[in-house]
Amino acid sequence: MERTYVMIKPDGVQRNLVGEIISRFEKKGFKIVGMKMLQMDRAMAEKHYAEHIGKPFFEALAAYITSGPVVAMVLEGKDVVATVRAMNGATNPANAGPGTIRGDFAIEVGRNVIHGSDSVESAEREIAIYFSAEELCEYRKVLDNWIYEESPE
Ligand code: D4T
Repeated sequence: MERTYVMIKPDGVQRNLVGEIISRFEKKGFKIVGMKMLQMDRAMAEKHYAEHIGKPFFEALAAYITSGPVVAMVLEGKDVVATVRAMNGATNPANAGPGTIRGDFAIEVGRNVIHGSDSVESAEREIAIYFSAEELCEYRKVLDNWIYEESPE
């Protein structure tokens, strides 16, 4: 079953959106298989956003993402990578549709509340930055048969 890395950014935590955001993913049917709160340091920011090092917005991005605690999650489910991206909305909240997390709760790209991996490969790389294998739980839920036609593997 596919997994993705999701992170409620410091503004999401400060603005009391943790419960609201987790609730959306839970209600959708995705399974939380890992979760913790942590504060990122500069080294973690450079690892996570390696592709953006040197870009004009990188310093502001690094300051923002290390400015307070984040909630890190691994979600599991069918097509979870693409579906979480759709639920998050466009990177720039100005382009994020209503009903998406960024569309409903954010205004500027530098305060866009949430992160979700952009591919299965990115998810694997990002999950490894934040979680050890022992921190991820494999388990079944009785509701699975009410969410999937076929029992998920
Ligand atoms: P994240 O990784 O935070 O979920 O964002 P996306 O995957 O949706 O988008 P991204 O990698 O292109 O951008 C990473 C991060 O940088 C901030 N950003 C981005 C910014 O402050 N200014 C910009 O011009 C861009 C492109 C927002 C998200």
